[in-house]
Amino acid sequence: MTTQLDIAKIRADFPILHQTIHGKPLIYLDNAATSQKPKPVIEALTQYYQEFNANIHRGIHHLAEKATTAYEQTREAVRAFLNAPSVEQIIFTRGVTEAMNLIAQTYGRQNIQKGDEIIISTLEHHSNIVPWQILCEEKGATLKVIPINEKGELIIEEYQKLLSPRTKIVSVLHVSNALGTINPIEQIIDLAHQAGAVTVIDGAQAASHLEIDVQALNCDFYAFSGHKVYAPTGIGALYGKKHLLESMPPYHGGGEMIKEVTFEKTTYNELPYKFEAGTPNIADTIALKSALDYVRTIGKNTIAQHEDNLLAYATQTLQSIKGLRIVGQAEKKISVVSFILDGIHHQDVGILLDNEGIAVRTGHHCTQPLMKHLGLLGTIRASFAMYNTTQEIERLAEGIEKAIRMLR
Ligand code: C6P
Repeated sequence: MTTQLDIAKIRADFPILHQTIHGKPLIYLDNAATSQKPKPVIEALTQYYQEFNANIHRGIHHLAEKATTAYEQTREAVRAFLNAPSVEQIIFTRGVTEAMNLIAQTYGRQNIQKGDEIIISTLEHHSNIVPWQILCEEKGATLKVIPINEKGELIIEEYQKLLSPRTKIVSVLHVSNALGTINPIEQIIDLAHQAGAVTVIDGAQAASHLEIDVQALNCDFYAFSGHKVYAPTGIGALYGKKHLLESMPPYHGGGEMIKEVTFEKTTYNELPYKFEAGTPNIADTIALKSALDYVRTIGKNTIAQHEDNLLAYATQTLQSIKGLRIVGQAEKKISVVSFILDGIHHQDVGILLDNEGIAVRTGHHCTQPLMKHLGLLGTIRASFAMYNTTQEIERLAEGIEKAIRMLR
């Protein structure tokens, strides 16, 4: 059972939306790049700096204790958000990019050997390609790529053919940022485990749209970026199975990640601190809890229902524009519509839409291999969040029609 979103109330919570750009009301449709921040998140930042700015885990004074408590409360909020078994399994990172590099440089360097194989997919964002390429180059391992069909869905039969005793890691995104495809990750994880491989899931685009339950998924690692879930930039989290995190060497060396340091030898701190060297991003971490609380209060299912309606309306509206082709027609999608216009460069459309106050992303969306596979230089991408409306989609369609008239 889902309830209706009170869209006016939600929009009132996002101050940035109430402005004009080039004399037109802002229509923000670049949520897959980063979402806007509600008042409770902005207020959490101000409150921390105005009332209890202090370093954490170090001081015994009042402010330090207050900051430490708030910081660790976010860890519990992330644990609940992912339904992880314990807070020790939640490592704060800057986002998915850092999480992927952490796994590649710790678990990967420790476990990957010459001749081993790592499987990713055609849909991957660069942050789930490059860290593995660096590792493969160093270790003499091979990267294998799951192909996609013409709708932009992974071909599971081909994935099954790639799996072998040589497969050591399967790292795929939960949801595609460029096409919106929702991958059947339960099945992907299951098949990887049957082959004896460890699974890494890039949840960058899933976290704000889908319920995540890492225990039900049974994935080995799951990462997300806070800034796509209405939190500030610079904070995200990595979940990992405890025995894996325990067996992994640290990523960065420095303060807080140690138990004892002598010039001869260092012993490392326990989880999760072993992976969190140095003074962390305290303010943004504290504000991440406010963002997750905000999403929880409204309800992921309610948000998803609204976004699904927007996706259906946008697909129908844009499809009726002559010369427009939607790229990525998967059966299961989140609220992302990528498209191209016959004979018109995507960047020109982006500039003209900006003149109308409409923010979309144009280009390769950090998925150059996918674009190459599709034979495209890039697409125009409109991505919707809980505060978007059908009226905004109508404005987008009008903006596109206008761009076509001007550019043809
Ligand atoms: N995608 C987009 O416009 P970071 O930058 O670490 O927060 O997230 C990286 C990342 C990883 N995986 C996927 C599927 C992503 O979509 C992103 C970020 C943004 O599509 C910025 S490139």
